[in-house]
Amino acid sequence: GAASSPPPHVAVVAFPFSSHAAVLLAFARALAAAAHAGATISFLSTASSIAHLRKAVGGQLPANLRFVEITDGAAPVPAAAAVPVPRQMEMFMAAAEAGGIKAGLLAARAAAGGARVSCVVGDAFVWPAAEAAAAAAAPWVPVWTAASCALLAHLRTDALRADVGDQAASRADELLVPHRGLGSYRVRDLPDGVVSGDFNYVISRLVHRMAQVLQRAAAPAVALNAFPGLDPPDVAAALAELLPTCDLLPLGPYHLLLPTDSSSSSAADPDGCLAWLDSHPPRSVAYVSFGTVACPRADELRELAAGLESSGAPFLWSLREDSWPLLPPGFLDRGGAAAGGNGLVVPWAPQVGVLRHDAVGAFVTHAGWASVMEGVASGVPMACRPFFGDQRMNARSVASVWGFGSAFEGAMTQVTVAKAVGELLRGEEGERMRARARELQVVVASAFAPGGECRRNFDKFVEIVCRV
Ligand code: U2F
Repeated sequence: GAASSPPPHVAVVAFPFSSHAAVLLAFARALAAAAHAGATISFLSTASSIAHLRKAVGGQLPANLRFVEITDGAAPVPAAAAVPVPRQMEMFMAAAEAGGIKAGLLAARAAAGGARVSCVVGDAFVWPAAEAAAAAAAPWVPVWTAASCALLAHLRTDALRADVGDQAASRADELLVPHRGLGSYRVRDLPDGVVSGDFNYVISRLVHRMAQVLQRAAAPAVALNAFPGLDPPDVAAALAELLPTCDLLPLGPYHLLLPTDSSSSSAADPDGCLAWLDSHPPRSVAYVSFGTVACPRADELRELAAGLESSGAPFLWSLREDSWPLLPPGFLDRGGAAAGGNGLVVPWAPQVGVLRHDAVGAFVTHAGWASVMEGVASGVPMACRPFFGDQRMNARSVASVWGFGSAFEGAMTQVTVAKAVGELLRGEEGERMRARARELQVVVASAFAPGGECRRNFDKFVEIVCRV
């Protein structure tokens, strides 16, 4: 802009559930660090999400980033009446559509002393931000947090439904060859709600609507949480065909946009995971986590526990505390680090730092996208146990497209866990996966080195969203 134009005011709209808001906050912090002096970043999320994020990041927010509250759409409820998360999501999205984001942009403007919002960046899930941005005469620049092939599946939902119809079950193993970019995936790998599952579930409806809005919105750019060289070229080509006017910018894993010291080593580690890892030889430990939502049933948890013990490998297991009573009798005492055992079970681990640690050689994961990317960035091969949403598709990518891991067919058992972990750590077949993981780790590192492709794409992204 001209010398007289006001500095940029970028609103960043979060989807305030699961790990989405934390990923977007990391993204916004990177934006705040890269934007030119004088730019303001307003981070819009619900009150409870903001409280959670504040606690997680501690005191260290950049001076040019401020939190702005948006409505969660909830009527005041008695404290005892816990609202199920899908219902919370429905209320949030309904309120967002009914003017919640517009009100948030006005609040952001007021909090910034009247400086108009010049660009709306946001988690692509929150599609009502497109209209709110248009009303504010600002561009909408979505940030996609999951895999590029999942975005492609959502953009192609109508065509996929027309093709598969009600035959999702009988054609489960069929490859999606007629659908450009999806030819390596089977019908059964598609995210829930595309051709199977509950089309009316809040996330199914949300991503379907998002895909429609995205194709109409004329967004100048979309950030993709991937790095060039990860997906086969036809994925990017198919996306470009569907979003022809939009700059598709692979610039992930997003957690690498922040300097290392602020993304990993500062993460709280009250249970001493990193110190525990220090006492183990390189690439000897299996790290186990299923993210922030998924939770195996009691019988599967017991199989997993038994499988970890019989693998003989030391393991670090991040498991929410409400599941601890479901573990086999004596497991925590036998495995507890304090008891000198082979394992450490913690309610939460500083995962990025854990995966970066030399001692970790295998990752048992639900294949949530952030987890997959954190594993790849550290060269850790993985065994995937997908539960819902996009996780089957991610697991398929890991095992069959990229080849740096394996996928469980259905629920884990003692035998399949012991086998998968042993293979990843020291098996012959596993050597191919370990090599592939190391290879991609190098690709990620060079994409994020100064002048690397992800760095350049992020610079471009910053340039686009800071135009006034
Ligand atoms: C939803 O993802 P989840 O939250 O279930 O899973 P991830 O995308 O893998 O994100 C989990 C994040 O939480 C962190 C971890 C990841 O950044 O490092 N974490 C941690 O720090 N410590 C722990 O002990 C456990 C986790 C959804 F369920 C997925 O299917 C989607 O792919 C994803 C993206 O849209 O959102």
